[in-house]
Amino acid sequence: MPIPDPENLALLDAFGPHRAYERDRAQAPGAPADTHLVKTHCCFCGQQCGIQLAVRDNAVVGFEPWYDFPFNKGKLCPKGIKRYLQNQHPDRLVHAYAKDASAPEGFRALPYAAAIARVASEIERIQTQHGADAFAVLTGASLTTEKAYLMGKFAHMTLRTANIDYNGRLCMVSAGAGNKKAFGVDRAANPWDDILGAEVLLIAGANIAECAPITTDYVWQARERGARIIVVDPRLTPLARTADLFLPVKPGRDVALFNGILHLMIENDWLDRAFIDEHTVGFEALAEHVAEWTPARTAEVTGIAEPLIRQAAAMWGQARTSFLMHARGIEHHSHGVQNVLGAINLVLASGRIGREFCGYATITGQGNGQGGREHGQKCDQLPGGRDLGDPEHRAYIADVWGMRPDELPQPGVDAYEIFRKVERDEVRGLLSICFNPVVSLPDNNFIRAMLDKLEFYVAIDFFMNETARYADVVLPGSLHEEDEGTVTQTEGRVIKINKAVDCPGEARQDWIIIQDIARALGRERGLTFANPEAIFDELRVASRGGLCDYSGITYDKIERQYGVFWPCPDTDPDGEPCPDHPGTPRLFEPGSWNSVARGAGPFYFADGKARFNVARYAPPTEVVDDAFPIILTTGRVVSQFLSGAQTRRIGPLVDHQPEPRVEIHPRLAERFGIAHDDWVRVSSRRGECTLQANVVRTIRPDTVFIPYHWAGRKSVNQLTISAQDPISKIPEFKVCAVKLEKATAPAYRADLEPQQ
Ligand SMILES: Nc1nc2c(c(=O)[nH]1)N[C@H]1C(S)=C(S)[C@@H](COP(=O)(O)OP(=O)(O)OC[C@H]3O[C@@H](n4cnc5c(=O)[nH]c(N)nc54)[C@H](O)[C@@H]3O)O[C@H]1N2
Ligand SMILES: Nc1nc2c(c(=O)[nH]1)N[C@H]1C(S)=C(S)[C@@H](COP(=O)(O)OP(=O)(O)OC[C@H]3O[C@@H](n4cnc5c(=O)[nH]c(N)nc54)[C@H](O)[C@@H]3O)O[C@H]1N2
Ligand code: SF4
Ligand SMILES: [Mo]
Repeated sequence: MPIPDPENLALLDAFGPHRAYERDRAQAPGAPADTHLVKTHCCFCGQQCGIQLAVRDNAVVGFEPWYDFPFNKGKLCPKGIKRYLQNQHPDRLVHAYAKDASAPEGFRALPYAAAIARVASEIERIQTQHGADAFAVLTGASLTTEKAYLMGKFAHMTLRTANIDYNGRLCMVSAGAGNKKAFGVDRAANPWDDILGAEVLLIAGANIAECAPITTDYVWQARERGARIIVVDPRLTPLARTADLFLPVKPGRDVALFNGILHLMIENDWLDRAFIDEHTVGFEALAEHVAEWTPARTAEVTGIAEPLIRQAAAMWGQARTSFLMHARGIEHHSHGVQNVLGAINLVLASGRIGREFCGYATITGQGNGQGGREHGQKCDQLPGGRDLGDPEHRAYIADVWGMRPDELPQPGVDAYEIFRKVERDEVRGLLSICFNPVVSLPDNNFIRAMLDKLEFYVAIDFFMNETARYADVVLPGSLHEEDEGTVTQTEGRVIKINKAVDCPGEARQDWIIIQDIARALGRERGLTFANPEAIFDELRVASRGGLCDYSGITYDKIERQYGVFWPCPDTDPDGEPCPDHPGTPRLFEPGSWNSVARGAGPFYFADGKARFNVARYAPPTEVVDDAFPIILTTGRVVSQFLSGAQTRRIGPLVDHQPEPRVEIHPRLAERFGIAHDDWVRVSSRRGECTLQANVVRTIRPDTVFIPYHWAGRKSVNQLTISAQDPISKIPEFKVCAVKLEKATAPAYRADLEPQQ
C-alpha cells in the first residue's frame, strides 16, 4: 500500500460528499438486512455523544442516532455525523512501516513481529547506554482510560522511565491544577442537567457552539426557561451572538476581569457570607487583593468598557442560581491557572455550587479529556489521581503492581520539556501514541528539529500523521470502533465504548501492541491482560481510595445506568461493601460521598472546605510592540478536530472549511489594505504562514484568529510561542505577537506540492 500523503487532496475525493450521503442511511428502510447497530460513542470530543454505528461485513457503513443516551439524546454535530467515514478509509495503516530513504515514499512495509522486535531492541539499547530516562513516552487523551492506565504502567513499571507525559498537557492541565487548588479534586462539579435551571450562565473562553456543540442545547434550554447568558471572548462566537451580555476581552486578561467582578460583588455585598464562612477558607486575603481591581483599572487592562463590567457583576452577583463554564480560551495561557482560579473565586463567593442549578465546570476537550488525566499517564501522576511524588501513593500503587516503591521513577517532565530534553541529549528515544506534536505543539519548527535529532522514534497510530512521518518505525494501532473500553466524558460520567469491527490487516489493538513490546523486551510481568475489562478491573483496585475512585464501577453497571459518575467506591465509609453505589453526579453536595467519608464538608480537603486563592494578573509572555503589533489567538472550527489527522481525511468535513483562514476585523484589515479573500502573511518571532483573510466584524480589532487544525505551511503553530504556565505547564496557545502583510498566493498553493 502506498504511504498516504496527508496533503494529497485527491485521496479525499474518494470519500467526498456524494458517497458519504449514500452511506449515511445504512439503516434506512430498504437497507440490507445484514446490517447491525452497535451502541457506542463518538470518537471525537469530550461531549462523547451516544451514537449507533451501522456495521456490515466487518465495516462501519453508517450510523443511527441513539436517542436513549441521556446526554445528547440522539443529537450529533457535523463531526459525529461523518465520523463513520474514517472506517475503511484508504489511508488506514494496515502494516507496520520502517523508515527507508530508498523507498519511493520514504517508508517500507515490514512484518508486525519484525517491527516489534526492532522497537524492543532500540529501547533496550538506548536504556542500557543512556539510562532508563533516556527513553520517553508521549500519549494521548483520545485513548480509553484502560489504555491510559496501561501506558502509565508501561512507562513507570516496564520501562521505569520518569519521562511520560500526554497531550492533555496542551489541553486540560490549567483547569486541573486550578480545580485541585480550589476544590482538592478535578472534575466537573455538576452534571449538565444543572445548567437547565440556572438563572445566569457565565461562559468564558469557550466557543460552545463549535467545540462543545451538544452543550449548546443545554444552554438554549436554560434560555427558554429565562436564563441570561454572559459570554467572555475576544470573538463574538456563534453563541455570543445570542448572549445577553458579551464581554470582548483582550486576550490574556481574564483574571483581571474576574478580579474586577469580585471587587464589585464585595462592594455591593453580592456575596453568600454564610457559605463563605462555613465552607471556604482564604476569603479575606483575596478580598484584600481585589480591592485594587477597581472598575476603571479592570476596564483599562481587559479592554472591556466599564459599564459592561458593572453589568456583568450585577447579573452574576444577584443571581439566585447560576452555572459558570470555561474552556481553553482562559486556560491556554502562561497564567492559565490564575485565570481558572479567578473564575472559581466568583463561584465560591456566590456560594452557588453543589446544589441543583448551581454549578461550575471546565468543559473537557478530547474524547477522554477527563479519564485520560486521572490514571497515570501524566508526568507526575499514578492511577486514581494519585501523586507520583507522594510516598503513601507510591507505596499503594507499587503494591498493586507487585513491585517495590523505590523501583518507581520519580516525577518526570511535561510533554514540551521532553523535547527540550532531546535538545540536551537527555532523551534519545521516543514512543508516541495518539499524539501529533508536529501540528499541535507551539513553535513547531523546534519540534521538527528535535524529531530529526532523536536516535529512535516509534509512533503508534492508525493514520500516518505528520509526526509519524519522522518515525523510524510506525506501528498500526486501532481505530476507536475496533476496541472496547471506558472513557469519562465532560460531566465526569464514565461510559463504555463498544467494539464494532475488527482491526484490518496487521493492525492491532493499542493495548496488544504495548504488551507485545513489553514481551519482546522480556519485561512482560504485569502486562499480560487478556482484554480491556481485565485492565479495567485492575484499574478499579488501583483507584480505590484515591481521588478518582472507580472501584465500584463495572462494565455492567455502566451499561445499566447509561454511565456512572465517579467517585463510585465499592466500600462504604464503615468498610462495608456497597456494590450498588450509584456514583456521584453532583460532586460537592452536602452529604455526598466525600463529606460522609471525611465527616467534614463536601470539598476534597481534610477540613472539607474549599480554598479561595489569590489570582494574580500578569500580562501574557509576549506583548505587542512596534515590530509585532497585533495579537494572534488560535483555536478551532466546528468541522475539524485537533491536529486534523482524522478530520482532514473526511471529505464532507474538509468541504465545510477546506483551508485555515485569518479572521480579521474590517478596521484592522483596512489598515493593511487587506480585503476579504486576500492573501495575508502572518509572522511572529518564530515563523510565518500565508493564508487567506476572512474579514469579519466578530473579532476585536487588535486581534487576529487562526484555527490550528492544518499541517505544514498552513500550521499556525509555526508562529505560536512555547511559553508555559509555571504551575500547569500548559503552552500559551492563545496569545502571541504577530505582524501582518498583504501577500500573494504562496507558490505551493499553485502546484499543491506535498507539505513538510
Ligand atoms: N470542532 C471541534 N470541537 C472540539 C475540538 C476541535 O478540535 N474541533 N477540540 C476539542 C478539544 S481537545 C478542546 S480542548 C475543546 C476546546 O474548546 P474551546 O476552548 O471552546 O475552543 P478554542 O477554539 O480553543 O477556544 C475557545 C475560545 O477562546 C477564545 N479566546 C482566545 N483567547 C482568549 C482569551 O484570552 N480569553 C477568553 N476569554 N477567550 C479567549 C477564542 O476566541 C475561542 O472562541 O474543544 C473540543 N471540541
Ligand atoms: N495553536 C494551537 N495549538 C493547539 C491548540 C490550540 O488551541 N491552538 N489546542 C491544543 C489542544 S487543546 C489539544 S487537545 C492538542 C491536541 O493535539 P494532538 O493530541 O496532537 O492532536 P490529535 O489530532 O488528537 O492527535 C492525535 C493522534 O492520535 C491518533 N489517535 C486518535 N485516537 C487514537 C487511538 O485510539 N489510538 C491511537 N493509536 N491513535 C489515536 C490520531 O490519528 C492523531 O494522529 O492540540 C493543542 N494544540
Ligand atoms: S464531535 Fe463531540 S459534539 Fe460532535 S458528535 Fe462527536 S462527541 Fe458529539
Ligand atoms: Mo484539547
